[in-house]
Amino acid sequence: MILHSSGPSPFGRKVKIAAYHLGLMDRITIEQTDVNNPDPGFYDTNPLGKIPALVLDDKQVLFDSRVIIEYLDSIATSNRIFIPDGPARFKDLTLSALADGMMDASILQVYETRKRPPEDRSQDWLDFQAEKVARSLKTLEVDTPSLQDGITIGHISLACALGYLDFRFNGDWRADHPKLVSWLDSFAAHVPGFDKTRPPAA
Ligand SMILES: N[C@@H](CCC(=O)N[C@@H](CS)C(=O)NCC(=O)O)C(=O)O
Repeated sequence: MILHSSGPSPFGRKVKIAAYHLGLMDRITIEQTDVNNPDPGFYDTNPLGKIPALVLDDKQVLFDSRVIIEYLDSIATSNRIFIPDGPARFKDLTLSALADGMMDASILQVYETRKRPPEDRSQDWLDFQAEKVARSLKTLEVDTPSLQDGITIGHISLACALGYLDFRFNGDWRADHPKLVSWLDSFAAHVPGFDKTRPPAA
């Protein structure tokens, strides 16, 4: 399988951590893909121009990260990361959605400064996105997930969201969220794929 991704991509990191955890990384070749300047053929792979995208051995393409990870989970034989049913399943999927939303809001802030000339940037828009992240961190600091019953898709997504805040926003979130800081340390200790997928120095 070929995974279009890049070192800095938090959604790509989510897929890679899941693949390591599920014991599938040795079946995946990473194709470094720069979404700002992709090979022209990449738009045939994903018309949205987004990574991650996974090309299966029969050439079928899967995106986005949620779909790819659900596929990987379905072919894995151990360490499954989707809770099969019950209230815990939907709690965890909602945690995953919250973390994905934090990454979306963070990426939009990065793109606002990267894609627009300074005179066209909107501080209101940047604040609007930053507040989504701040509210989510506040909620998660109060209701911090437990890692005791095994690693889930929600945990992997949250670790990637926090890792992206470290990478692009100087880890400023850490000062006011000590429970989340120790949660992330504990996640990293339990999940070797987290260290293996650290983004390159910014
Ligand atoms: N919902 C998507 C989000 C993917 C995403 O936003 N990827 C970023 C890189 S981390 C990207 O490809 N951005 C390029 C663009 O928005 O055109 C997923 O879960 O895979």
